Amino acid sequence: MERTFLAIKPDGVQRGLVGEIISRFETKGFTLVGLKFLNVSRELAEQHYAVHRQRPFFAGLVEFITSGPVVAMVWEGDGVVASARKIIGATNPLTAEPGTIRGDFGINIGRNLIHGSDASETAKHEIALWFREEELVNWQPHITPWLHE
Ligand code: DAT
Ligand code: MG
Repeated sequence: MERTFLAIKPDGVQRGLVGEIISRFETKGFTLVGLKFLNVSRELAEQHYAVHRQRPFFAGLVEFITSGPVVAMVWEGDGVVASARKIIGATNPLTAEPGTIRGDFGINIGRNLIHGSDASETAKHEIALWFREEELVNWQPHITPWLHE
């Protein structure tokens, strides 16, 4: 079963959107397997965004992600990586479609509320970076037969 890493960024937490954002993945039918609320260290932030190290916005991005608490999550389900990216919407909230999280709640690329892994391999790397294996819960929700044939 595929897994993805999602993180509600400090703006999502400060704006009181934690419940609203989690609801979108929960009601879609994906399964929560890991959840923690934490202040992100500079080291973790730099590792998480390592691919963007050379970009002009890197320093600001690290500053922002370490500026307040974050909700880090792992979600599971068939096709969850691509589906979560659709639910999240385009990187720039101004051009993200209405109905997506960024399209509904954001107006600025540097305050786009939530991170989602961009591929299954990236997800594996990010999950390992943010969670220890024993922090992930293997369980089978009772609604499974009502979600799958
Ligand atoms: P995404 O978060 O949609 O995967 P990304 O991986 O390209 O987007 O970039 C990571 C984050 O960096 C993004 O969520 C917001 C920030 N960012 C990206 N491009 C930016 C830009 N041109 N100016 C400011 N921040 C930017
Ligand atoms: Mg990305």
